[in-house]
Amino acid sequence: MSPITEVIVNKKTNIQPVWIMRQAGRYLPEFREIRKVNTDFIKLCLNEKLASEITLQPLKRFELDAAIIFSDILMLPYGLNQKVEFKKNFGPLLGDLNLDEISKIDEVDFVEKIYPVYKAINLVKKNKLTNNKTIIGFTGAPWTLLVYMINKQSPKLKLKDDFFKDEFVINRILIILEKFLKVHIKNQIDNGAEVIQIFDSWAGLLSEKDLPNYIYIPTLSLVDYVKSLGVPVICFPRGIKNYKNYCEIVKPDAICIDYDVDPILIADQINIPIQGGMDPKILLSDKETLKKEINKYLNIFKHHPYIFNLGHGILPETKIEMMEYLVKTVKDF
Ligand code: 1CP
Repeated sequence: MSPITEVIVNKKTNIQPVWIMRQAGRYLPEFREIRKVNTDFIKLCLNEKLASEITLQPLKRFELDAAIIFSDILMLPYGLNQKVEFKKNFGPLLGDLNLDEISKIDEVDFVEKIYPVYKAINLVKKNKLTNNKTIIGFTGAPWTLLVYMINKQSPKLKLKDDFFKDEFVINRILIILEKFLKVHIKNQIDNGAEVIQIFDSWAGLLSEKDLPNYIYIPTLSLVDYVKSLGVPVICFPRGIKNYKNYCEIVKPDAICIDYDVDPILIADQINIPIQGGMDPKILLSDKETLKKEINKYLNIFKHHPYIFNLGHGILPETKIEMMEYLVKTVKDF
């Protein structure tokens, strides 16, 4: 069993595996090289050879315990025929949402449209660099995908005032998302994903009263589905106020925490395996500060099944040297 599965499934506390959210990405010069000549990001995600190569890039440099497949949560609306583009210095830009169009799509069309994503997982699985590593597949949570599909761009700090104005449309989309997220998860697992992480990057935009409808109920359905396939599931409800409630209701196999939460409180309140927490900005400081902060997290979770990771994705301006030092510090602990 790979170290990450040991921690999640067997609740091992004597090992601290490490992987980093967005480890395959913009802070790597070899990624930027590929990206420079592949200006269409969606096309890049649909190039199975390059997508698998990018997935493996961080594993060639650092002693990481997981490969997270190079893809994007927005491949889902793309697979549903909503237009998705990534604009330089702006981020994702989605086309108008046509409910009739989306309702017509069947499973075969969807899988066909994003098939190379699954083939890339298969290539990663076959590569010897991933021996004894965990291959992590992922999806966006229904709520976070709904945010992008309706807002059509990053919500940054807040939702538009009229976000919830058309409840019928929102409920229809949630039903469609539930169906196709399950298809997407199943195909990733069939092609070699050994753990699924569900990214709810915009969970923090909702107020308490809206959590059951938009987060708890739809995410629980996905979590139950992943479990029914015999695969562990990690949830990352970034920005949520009450992680304890979330864990008790959604019941993921492991919880990934963001950098705004107090790790001491979390270690005290939560029994399931924990992942992440450290602020990615620490990697922009110096080695001494970095080491201190890493050791802080490792000490707090010393008697807890814990996977080292950050509290959000690694920043593009991070120096390779700092990432190297991070992995070494975790391994030496
Ligand atoms: O190593 C990896 O993690 C690579 C695979 C990966 C993953 C897991 C990418 C590649 N994206 C994601 C998840 C993802 N995508 C999330 C959830 C995690 C998070 O909160 O960071 C989200 C919200 C997205 C949407 C998205 N895609 C954004 C964020 C926009 C916003 O609202 O602020 C961006 C910038 C992208 C593009 C993207 N996806 C991945 C990369 C390497 C890039 C950058 C592409 C580039 O400009 O070169």
